[in-house]
Amino acid sequence: MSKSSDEQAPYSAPAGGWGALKSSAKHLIKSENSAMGVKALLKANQPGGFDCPGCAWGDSTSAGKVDFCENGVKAIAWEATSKKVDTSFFNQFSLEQLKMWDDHSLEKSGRLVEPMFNDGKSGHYQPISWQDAFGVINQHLSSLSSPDEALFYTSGRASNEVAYLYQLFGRMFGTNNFPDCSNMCHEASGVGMTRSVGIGKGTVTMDDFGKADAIFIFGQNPGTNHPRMLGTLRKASKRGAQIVAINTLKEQGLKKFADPQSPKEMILFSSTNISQYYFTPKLGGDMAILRGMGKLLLERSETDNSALDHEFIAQHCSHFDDYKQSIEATPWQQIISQSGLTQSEISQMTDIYMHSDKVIFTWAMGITQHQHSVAMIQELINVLLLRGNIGKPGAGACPVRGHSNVQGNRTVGINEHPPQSLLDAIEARYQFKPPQDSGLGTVDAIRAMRDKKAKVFIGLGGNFAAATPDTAQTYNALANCELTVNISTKLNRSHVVTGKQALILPCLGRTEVDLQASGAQHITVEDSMSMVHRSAGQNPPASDKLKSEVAIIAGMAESVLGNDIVNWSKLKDDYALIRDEIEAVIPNFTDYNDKIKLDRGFYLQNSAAQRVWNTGNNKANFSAASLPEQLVHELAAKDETSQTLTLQTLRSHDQYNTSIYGMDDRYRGIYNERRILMMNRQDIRRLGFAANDVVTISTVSNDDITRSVSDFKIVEYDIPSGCLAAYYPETNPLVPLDSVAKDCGTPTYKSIAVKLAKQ
Ligand SMILES: Nc1nc2c(c(=O)[nH]1)N[C@H]1C(S)=C(S)[C@@H](COP(=O)(O)OP(=O)(O)OC[C@H]3O[C@@H](n4cnc5c(=O)[nH]c(N)nc54)[C@H](O)[C@@H]3O)O[C@H]1N2
Ligand SMILES: Nc1nc2c(c(=O)[nH]1)N[C@H]1C(S)=C(S)[C@@H](COP(=O)(O)OP(=O)(O)OC[C@H]3O[C@@H](n4cnc5c(=O)[nH]c(N)nc54)[C@H](O)[C@@H]3O)O[C@H]1N2
Ligand SMILES: [Mo]
Repeated sequence: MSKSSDEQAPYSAPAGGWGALKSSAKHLIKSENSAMGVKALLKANQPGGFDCPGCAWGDSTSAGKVDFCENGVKAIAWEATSKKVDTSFFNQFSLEQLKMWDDHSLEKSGRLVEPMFNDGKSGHYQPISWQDAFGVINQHLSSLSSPDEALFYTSGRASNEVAYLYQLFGRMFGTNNFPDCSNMCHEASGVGMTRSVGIGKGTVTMDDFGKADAIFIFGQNPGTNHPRMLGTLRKASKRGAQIVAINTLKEQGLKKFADPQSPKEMILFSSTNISQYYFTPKLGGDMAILRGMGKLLLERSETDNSALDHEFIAQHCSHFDDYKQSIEATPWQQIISQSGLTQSEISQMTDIYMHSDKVIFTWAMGITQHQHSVAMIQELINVLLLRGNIGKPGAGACPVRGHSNVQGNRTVGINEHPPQSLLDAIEARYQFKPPQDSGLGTVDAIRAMRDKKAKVFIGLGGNFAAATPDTAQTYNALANCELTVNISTKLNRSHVVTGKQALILPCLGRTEVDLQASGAQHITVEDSMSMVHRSAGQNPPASDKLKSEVAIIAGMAESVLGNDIVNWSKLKDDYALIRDEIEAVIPNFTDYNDKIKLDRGFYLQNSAAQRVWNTGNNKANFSAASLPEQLVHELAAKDETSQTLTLQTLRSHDQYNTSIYGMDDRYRGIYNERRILMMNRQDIRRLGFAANDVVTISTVSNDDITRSVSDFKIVEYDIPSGCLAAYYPETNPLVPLDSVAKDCGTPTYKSIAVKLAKQ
């Protein structure tokens, strides 16, 4: 490592703006297919076009406006590349060689263009026909001693149509083993919100953002991960809504934003200040903040009747007294030490909240990837309930999803804990009894492979090997499998860390034309605001050997189960028929095929938004969990000699999850390097390091497994003391498999106890 310290310099320009345009152009050119990229871009998130694979933010409701962002451009350019990973590539590089490549180099090699088979003997992938590939899968699945030895993983880019077929195939085969990326992402939001308000999805629509008086953004970096959200926030900010950011890091995109779609801001080099208020808690401290806000609201309600919405609480809520007791039982000293904020900062937040009639809380991974994430989300809901901020225009809860159709995947049945109503509806429609027991989620799937209880892994998209925790254990677990199969667009870690045999099944991407027997097909997706809409690719496929995801799953299912109960082959020929199946089995899809003819699609009903509480007691429930006894950063604050710090793992501006587009993180002022460790100046001094020192990071845990990663360079950064930040997936080896959020099993990617040693 010979990096100079110049590579980190503060970024003071607004997010978006000319920097974003320049970077977009660079990525289009690098894709070596810029004409195709530009043509595709104009169709992104437009009626008749395709849904941008970048993120799950809702589409603009203004007709005819271009609706994409810098990172959408990168996602599209990444898919539209003219480079190909074909037979000659695999002849040239053995699996052993490819294992040595980093994630960026693997994906950069280009699009996967033909089915490939690693027979476990030759050390190379070799071409295989589609029919033979399905035959290999059939042979392995048929030789299992129980269907529960198979795992059906889904990444959230899969369409409603393919996800529905996939879960039907898995359940007919006989298992509910549907681990998915959601298990690592917004699972806590689903579990927490279902308990509190009876639905695991956000309760707001795009219109609500136009009406809110205040928007609180917890643990989310929209400038990088949901750039189109900045346009929405900018509009809100301009009309006078209060924007409050709560983030451990001072993210540039939350501070200032120049909208590339606003000619005035671009020409004048001006920008909109996004957040008028910015609070920087310590990692995992948000539950304490919310407890503090609740405490102040209850106190104020003693003299000010308007502090709480008494009518809403009386009419709609239950367990208020328990919540009150939990508030009384929590001392300020604990709230302050755990949140890392002062009482006056929490009081300022409470003032803004209390003096706004309609408030939206949004959140993402900074909230969902901690040990106490479910309780934290229920605490977010508690504070919303106190002032009736659910189910009224301009107010509500908005977990901002990650993958562009992760929400839709759940809606159509990708769920290892299927609701009984889904199983019953499947049974009624197809006359077979689906398995009734819960299946395995992501972490349990790794355990099952480790213990040789699962033997066949099938991945519908994604990059299981790299996205999951405890990399060394996960690699060993995958290697135990008899067969691993990945349905993918680009080469990644999961194609080289494999079971004894492995298949790569290359598929069409979102941007490509999908031609089937009945003509060109479109698919449908659901965004974070429960809008379901159509997506149709425009570009010619990267190769004529590619199949659509639907055709691949249908082909697999036909080969394993035949066409008797479900006519997979017919469904594959015309996706409208799959939508008829969805309509017959999944609630709220009446007239599905007609409704998606509307330009912006249709809204799936949301019970909580209607103030209907499907919680068992028909009430919105306050929760009364205790704060965690002690967070790791508190330990360091109490004990001057403690060497233990808390690490969060997060995304740079140049990556899409495990797809690494480039080495820069422009808004954080970090260039040309990913193995960096953001660290507070006082911690650097206290622990005897200096900026630019190269360190090994090791996990502190009470099992006897050593987990460490090396060659990380310390960067002095504006981050609360006791807290560190570094990029994912390079740091995934540090996350213990058993370190998961209570009640939902999400790996604690945002709070890992670590120690550092100079190399
Ligand atoms: N370009 C691009 N877009 C993406 C993705 C991508 O990788 N690249 N990924 C997609 C996916 S799958 C997802 S899930 C989303 C992820 O979107 P984000 O959740 O924005 O992603 P992260 O990079 O994990 O950022 C977490 C943010 O939370 C903050 N944070 C961490 N811990 C805490 C905490 O304890 N409290 C508070 N208040 N803040 C905290 C971090 O400083 C950081 O700003 O983005 C989606 N969109
Ligand atoms: N340490 C740490 N780990 C994390 C996280 C974190 O914040 N920190 N975040 C977690 C989160 S929120 C998530 S969602 C997971 C993400 O986990 P995954 O969804 O499993 O991973 P991705 O990196 O999004 O998958 C990228 C791959 O998807 C394939 N792909 C791209 N487009 C398509 C397509 O259209 N069809 C198909 N079939 N394949 C396609 C490409 O081959 C590409 O290599 O990672 C989790 N892991
Ligand atoms: Mo995610």
